[in-house]
Amino acid sequence: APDPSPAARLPFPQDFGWGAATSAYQIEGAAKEDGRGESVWDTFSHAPGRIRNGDTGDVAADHYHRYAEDLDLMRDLGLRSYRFSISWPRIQPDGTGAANQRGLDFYRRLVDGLHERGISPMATLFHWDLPQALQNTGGWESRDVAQRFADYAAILFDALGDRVPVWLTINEPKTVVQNGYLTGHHAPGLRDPDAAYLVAHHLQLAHGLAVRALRETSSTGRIGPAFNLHPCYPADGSPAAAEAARLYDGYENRIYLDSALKGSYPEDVLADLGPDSRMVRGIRDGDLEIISAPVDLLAVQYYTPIYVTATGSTVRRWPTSEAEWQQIYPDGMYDILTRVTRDYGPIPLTVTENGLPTPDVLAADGTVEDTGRVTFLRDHLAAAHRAVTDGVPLESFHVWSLLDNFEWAEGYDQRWGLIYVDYATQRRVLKRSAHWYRQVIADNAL
Ligand code: PNW
Repeated sequence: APDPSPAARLPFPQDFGWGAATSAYQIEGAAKEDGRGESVWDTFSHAPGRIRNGDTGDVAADHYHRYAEDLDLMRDLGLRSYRFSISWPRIQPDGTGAANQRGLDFYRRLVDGLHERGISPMATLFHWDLPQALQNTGGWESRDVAQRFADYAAILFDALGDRVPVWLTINEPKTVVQNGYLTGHHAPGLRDPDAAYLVAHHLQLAHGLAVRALRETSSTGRIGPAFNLHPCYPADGSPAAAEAARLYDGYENRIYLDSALKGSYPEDVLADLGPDSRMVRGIRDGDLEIISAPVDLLAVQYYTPIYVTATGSTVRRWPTSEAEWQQIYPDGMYDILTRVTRDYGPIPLTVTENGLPTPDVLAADGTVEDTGRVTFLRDHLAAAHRAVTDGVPLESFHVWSLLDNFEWAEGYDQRWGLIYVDYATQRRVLKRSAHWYRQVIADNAL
């Protein structure tokens, strides 16, 4: 089909932050280098039967050694923003105490390399790789870990606060709660609902303490939480389905949004958990004040909607991607962005993840034709554009992911990148979607 005429295009705001995202354990490799300690993901991925094909993040995309090449690829794409995460066990191998200078040096080189290429760094403090030493003393079930996290954050604010303009505290607390403590599919691999929501509270507390720690420095950097939000729709028109979807939304979204942005946990969720739950018993006076420390922006990650039946089970309505949990529904992007603006705004928003896995192959002619990713991103960006047109203050958008990487329990089987990684050689190849995204960025329009 011919290109749409310029007039038919969807222009994005001037200075829109076109970006891509990664996380430390998923791309860095170099698991034993420069004094890095072990994280719960080292333990989990090396335990038999936890990860598809027995994959681990030991080498991953070898980004720790190839970061300069990866920075050049980002520049070639024209990225304006790059979201990455910092590995806590590289900075504090045992989760406490003095900083490991070689770990800090890596992130300083990375951040300086971004600035040299005109790309704005966005640093996530925690993307699930808790130091194993802290897991050994209770992990996120221990309230003390929230304070340890604030100390770790303070090290980074001190070391990099003059050159990182945007910080995100905790990536997807919900995924730690649900996959780490309910289904057990992620580290630390537990199935303990009562523990899970206490963990949610401590993750929120850690977020708030880190925000407070940044405010105690002279840094002008901005900070906010990063939540994966799932619009929860009733599966049918019955009042019972509407009610079930509302409670589901409480657990998926409001428990995090309300505590961080309104200073209260949702009453329906607290009632459902009950006064004897470990979480409710674990909330102390003053906690919600800490958790709701004012933030500068809200990071939203959108992948899938959820349809809830009258009995609280879920059903599928749309085609799924290679990830069985993901239904492809671009309007969900519009719904979630407009909803958070309506219920929690006005607050600057950034989309810090959106994407899908596709069955990519490197063809003999050296191309990777991930047309499914082009369609997905175009449709989701069009929905984001519609939200902007309707007044949502969206400042940037990050594709998950820059590179194919270690997709947690799925190992290397699922490819989520704009850039293909040939793991045998670590060669990088721009997929069709990367070429397409470069053009979108150059046009500042879809
Ligand atoms: C995110 N869900 O996780 C993570 O932040 C990334 O590290 C990960 O690679 C990416 O999305 C793709 O999975 C999610 O069940 C995990 O809806 C689960 C869900 C969503 C996001």
